[in-house]
Amino acid sequence: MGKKVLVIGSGPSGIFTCGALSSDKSIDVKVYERASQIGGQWAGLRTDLVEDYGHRHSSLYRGLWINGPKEAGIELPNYQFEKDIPSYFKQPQMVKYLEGYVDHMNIRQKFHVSMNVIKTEFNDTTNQFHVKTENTATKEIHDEIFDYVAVATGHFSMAHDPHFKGEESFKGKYIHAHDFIDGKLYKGQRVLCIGGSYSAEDIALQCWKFGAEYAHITHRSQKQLAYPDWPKEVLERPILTNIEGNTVTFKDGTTGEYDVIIKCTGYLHSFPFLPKELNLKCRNVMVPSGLYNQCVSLQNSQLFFIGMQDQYYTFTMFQLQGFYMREVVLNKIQVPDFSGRLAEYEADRAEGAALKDCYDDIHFQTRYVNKLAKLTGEQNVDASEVFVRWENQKHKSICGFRNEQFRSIYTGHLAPPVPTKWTEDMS
Ligand code: NA7
Repeated sequence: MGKKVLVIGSGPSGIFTCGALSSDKSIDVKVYERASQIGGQWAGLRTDLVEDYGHRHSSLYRGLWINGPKEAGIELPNYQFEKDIPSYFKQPQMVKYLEGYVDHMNIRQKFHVSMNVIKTEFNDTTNQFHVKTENTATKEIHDEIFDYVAVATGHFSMAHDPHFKGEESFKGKYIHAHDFIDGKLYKGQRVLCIGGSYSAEDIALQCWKFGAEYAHITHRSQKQLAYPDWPKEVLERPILTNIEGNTVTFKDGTTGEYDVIIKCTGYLHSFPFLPKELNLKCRNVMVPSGLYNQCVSLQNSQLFFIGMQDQYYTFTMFQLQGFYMREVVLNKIQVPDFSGRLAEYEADRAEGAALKDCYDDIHFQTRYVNKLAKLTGEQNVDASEVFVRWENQKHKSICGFRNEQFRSIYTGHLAPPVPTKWTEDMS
């Protein structure tokens, strides 16, 4: 009898893991999704989900464009975008792609929505997982047994929400990036974004584009930023040290006045359905903690975590991790015992610690996806040249990089130009 595999979550990591596992018909795959529709973050601005389960999963905001081209780790070799799709686009196009993949792979029947996994335990005697799930619509509880579990619940939905000195005294709107819904709401406002990464740069620019009086960014370290073409209303400042009323003081002693503060301080990995011994304590870093081959639990080789790393490659990496899992489930690849897993993880960590900049990160993750492709016999998805070009373009023009066109790494087809430039797109 085929192995029973549960995939938890139906965002991109769950969808592509399901597709990859299902490429072998002997594997019995089931995907549980707690929301009422599939798609995870990309399913959109579903504030209705707060009512579904008390927490809005998606961190998307209105008007969001993808921040890297589709040719960089998004487009899959086995399911390509239509020829008339530009390199950069917005959420509806992404949803179309995800839905299209599900139909193309004929896997829709494997997805079960409104199913919240509440408990996952491993039985050492039977070597199987006992999984408890609640149907959020009917409130019925289901108990099931699986041989393998893939955790594909993402890690950009639970806000990392640190406290900043004096924040209680702030007189304006104080939110986390997760609750940022629309740049248009901040027209005429004085905005401060805290953080030095993707959310800070994109949200500050989004506020600027829709008419904020100014949008400043305060950071303790820069992952990106320092762009030469910041609009004059967007300014990078040292990390804040104090908030008093509407006045924020920065480390260099300067101050600023703000109506809105948005904490763009990232997200937490959170797996409340896993017991302590199987849980993953991890940050948004290139080598996720506690995983062998960046996707297998050190504690249990039947438990996989998909897409837990800081990502350059996204959809292509998720699918390759799914292919890797397929090979393990089929016993075509043997995962080493605990000490073997630990030794390789430590080696990965040492390599990760030596990465100096985004270009090192890109090549590191490229080596990882190339390794997965080789191990599984699947098509290579090396997009390192695209990523390097993207980084260079972004560092040249943060306001203009989304106007660029890229060639498919599979067919060489050049994507058409965007119909409206990012700066001119006010929808
Ligand atoms: P990231 O990329 O995890 O970045 C979080 C940022 O927040 C990073 O610059 C952190 O600085 C900063 N941070 C976190 N805690 C603090 C405190 N206490 N004080 C000051 N600054 C802090 O999250 P994003 O939301 O920007 O991006 C997430 C994904 O969304 C990204 O991968 C894209 O795919 C889209 P640190 O580096 O820790 O010094």
